[in-house]
Amino acid sequence: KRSHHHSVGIIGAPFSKGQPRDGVEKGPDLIRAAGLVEKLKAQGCAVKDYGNVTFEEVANDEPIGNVKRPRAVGSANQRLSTAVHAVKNDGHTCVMLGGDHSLAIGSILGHAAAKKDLSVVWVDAHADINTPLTSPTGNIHGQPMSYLIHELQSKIPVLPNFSWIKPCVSAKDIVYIGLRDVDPEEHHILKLLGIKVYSMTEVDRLGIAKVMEETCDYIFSKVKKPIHLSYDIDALDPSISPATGTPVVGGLTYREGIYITEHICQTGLLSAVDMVEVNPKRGRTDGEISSTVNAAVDLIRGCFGKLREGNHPADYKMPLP
Ligand code: EXY
Ligand code: MN
Ligand code: MN
Ligand code: MN
Repeated sequence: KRSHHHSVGIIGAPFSKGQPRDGVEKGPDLIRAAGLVEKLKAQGCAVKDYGNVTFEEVANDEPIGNVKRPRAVGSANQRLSTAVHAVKNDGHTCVMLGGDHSLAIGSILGHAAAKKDLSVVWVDAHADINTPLTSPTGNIHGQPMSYLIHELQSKIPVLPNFSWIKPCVSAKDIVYIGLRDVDPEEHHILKLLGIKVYSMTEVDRLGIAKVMEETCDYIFSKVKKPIHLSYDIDALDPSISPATGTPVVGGLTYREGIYITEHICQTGLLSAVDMVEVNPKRGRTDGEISSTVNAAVDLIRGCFGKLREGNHPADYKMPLP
């Protein structure tokens, strides 16, 4: 496969209010401090860092039903969607560094505003498809997909600062990979909508190569839509990425995680990536934190052409004696 030139726009979203644990807002700056921009440039990417989105303080953000901090999450995602839309209009593949996974709402909506019809590949231990009414916790990071899927809209109640949100993806354009902690209500939704799921059971049965081949056959079966890859670091096994808010045993190996990015990259259709839920305060040692952050960096590098077989520039010339 020809190595081609990637133009990457990075947007940081230091936001944590889609879940209760602080520290996840440090994700963007930690991932940058691990050398993301320099490493992408070294592998031949053009990179523009748009910096971090700033979020407004929301006073009196009382729960609505059991949904926690709806106003802050709605407002943050509206700002993020505007920022992602701008990155896409500048012609880059957008990399959104979270922050918690509630940010997929703004990231996917901003992407969809620029590109219309998307397919979504959601790599996660969790399905994040609870509606506000099915959520066992009220944490919006367990709900983002429910706001985005056309087929679920009759099930979504009105929430403050959510009125700008209009669904933008069809159930048939979504593939999940890595699931292993799915609530009963979420499982019902996945089955009801016939959503394509490669849980860890399918990764075990088929192997990651077959999972990715089938994933691409599935999302490309009609028209080739731009891909939004939403990558939750908790999809990887906690032995690799322990510094995250909701770790679940039995996850993807480092190699399986990277394979997903290599395969999506070579489709040539990757249009936006989220890298979310890196939380240094959940790491018990510096080693746990650096292992998690470095995995996030390596996954992003895999999205933009880094191959484990090695790479070389198209115009490389051997040195002559
Ligand atoms: N399903 C649970 C809930 O809805 O609260 C746990 C969600 C965890 C979500 C993490 C980020 O992927
Ligand atoms: Mn998630
Ligand atoms: Mn998760
Ligand atoms: Mn393929």
